[in-house]
Amino acid sequence: MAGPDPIIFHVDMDSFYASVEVREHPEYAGRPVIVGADPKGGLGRGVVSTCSYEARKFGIHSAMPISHAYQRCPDAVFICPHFELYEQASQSVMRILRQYSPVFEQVSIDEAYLDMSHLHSFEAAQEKAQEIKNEIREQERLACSIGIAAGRTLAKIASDHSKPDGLLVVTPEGAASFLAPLPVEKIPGIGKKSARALHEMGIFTIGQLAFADIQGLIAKFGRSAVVMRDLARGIDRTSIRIRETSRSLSREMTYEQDTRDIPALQRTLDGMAQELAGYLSNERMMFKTVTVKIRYQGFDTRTKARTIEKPREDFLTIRAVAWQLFSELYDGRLVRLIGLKLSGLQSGDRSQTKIDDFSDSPPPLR
Ligand code: TTP
Ligand code: MG
Repeated sequence: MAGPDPIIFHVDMDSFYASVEVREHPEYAGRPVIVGADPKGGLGRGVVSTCSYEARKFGIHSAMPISHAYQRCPDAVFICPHFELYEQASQSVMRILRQYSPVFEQVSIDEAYLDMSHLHSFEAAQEKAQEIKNEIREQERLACSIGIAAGRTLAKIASDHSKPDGLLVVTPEGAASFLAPLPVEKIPGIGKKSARALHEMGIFTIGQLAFADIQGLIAKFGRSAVVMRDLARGIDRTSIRIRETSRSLSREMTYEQDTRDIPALQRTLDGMAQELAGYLSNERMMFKTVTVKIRYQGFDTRTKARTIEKPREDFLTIRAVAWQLFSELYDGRLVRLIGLKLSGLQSGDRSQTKIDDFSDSPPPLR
């Protein structure tokens, strides 16, 4: 027999980088604030990292070219990112969240899941979530949104739906009717391609997905169709994955002019590797996976990742793997942007480092 429903919280900070900047500069409060590349009077070439909700009214959003953001709102406050500041704020928020449940999963710099099943009721959960929001506001002067549901995926949809400064409980009984009018794109994991395939089948809302022909869905999406349709019906069995390795750390850089200067591209990778290694060393963290991203002229973006056998933290390994990935990925076209990401992060207990971990050569690659 099934036990009581789990109670999962998804906590996501609102316009995170921008909110931290506003906290540091109260004079920006209420203004459109855009964190990202230097707009250079409309000629800048990077992208928007994020922006305040005031800026979103102008249609500005993450990953938009900064030049477009400038065209839409030249009077906004434009700020280049201060990653250390955001990391510090993130750590303080996560410290608060961890106090509420030992079953905790941080999934990015500004979001985490908590298993709060010990509260036993969704009413008690709602009160507790308000308490968490108050504590984050008082201690960190930052706003977040919290979604509560019996599964991880639904909790995420709920927090997203409640933004900004929201709190939304989706009970198992209310899940199907909450989801029904939402577009299928609101389901995490349904990207542009899957959405297009669903649209071609005449399925636009989650409610339509709930009653779609399962054989047709399986033919298109394989076995994941069953999970997808169950979710559309409000049945979500996804639970918290307690993984130390769920976080990632990344840097990227957009060139002023598209380039195919390989030594320059490698120097950029080196600089980013150095910065990430410095961060890992400060935080006593190690990584398992390195990803290199290349965006070519015309926004065609390619990535390649490699996971190493044992977690490492050093610059030389990051650089060696990054260079190797770069050489496998790069096809000679003009490069607009290059990025480096470390994932599978875990706390690095170096007391357990074995003698053979100290060799200078990079570790074997999988
Ligand atoms: P998100 O949580 O996706 O966005 P957000 O917190 O800015 O806004 P909201 O949650 O209220 O919709 O991402 C968290 C941070 O990650 C964001 O503040 C900046 C960074 N980020 C990027 O640098 N580039 C991106 O494309 C995205 C989506 C986020
Ligand atoms: Mg956020």
